[in-house]
Amino acid sequence: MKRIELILATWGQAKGAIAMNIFKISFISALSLMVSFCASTAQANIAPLADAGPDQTVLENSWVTLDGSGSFDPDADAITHSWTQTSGDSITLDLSDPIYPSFTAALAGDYSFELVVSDDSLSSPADEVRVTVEIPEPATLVMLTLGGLSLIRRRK
Ligand SMILES: [Ca+2]
Ligand SMILES: [Ca+2]
Repeated sequence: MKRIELILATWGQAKGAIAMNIFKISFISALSLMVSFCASTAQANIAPLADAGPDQTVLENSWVTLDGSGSFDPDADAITHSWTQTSGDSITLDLSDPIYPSFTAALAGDYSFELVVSDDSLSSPADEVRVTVEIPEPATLVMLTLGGLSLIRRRK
């Protein structure tokens, strides 16, 4: 019997994109056929992208919240956030919400952190965020003190 071959294409959704799968059907005999997979246009997994949020300048002793909410995966996979401090005095981040970690800026100085996000199998390149912690301006303190004095005088 002469061998007959048919090409069959199917369409379906994969990772949010339309994928086409191509099969070859070979009729080997009147009673048996063989289906072989040839090709697929299904997209491979794409790595997510990290966004560690805007750089911040804060006053000493303030509560700082980092913002990793701009991170995303191009094919809409769920992602996990992982933060690492890369410079500055050692800080313990409160990671109870890993998208928005926070800490108290107890010491003035420059701090930087890196965010890496991962889907099931791929990790993003790291994105950096810098936090500058400043000591309050002495001028502000003097004005506050003077303001307090004038309040006391007015009360007399
Ligand atoms: Ca992905
Ligand atoms: Ca950044």
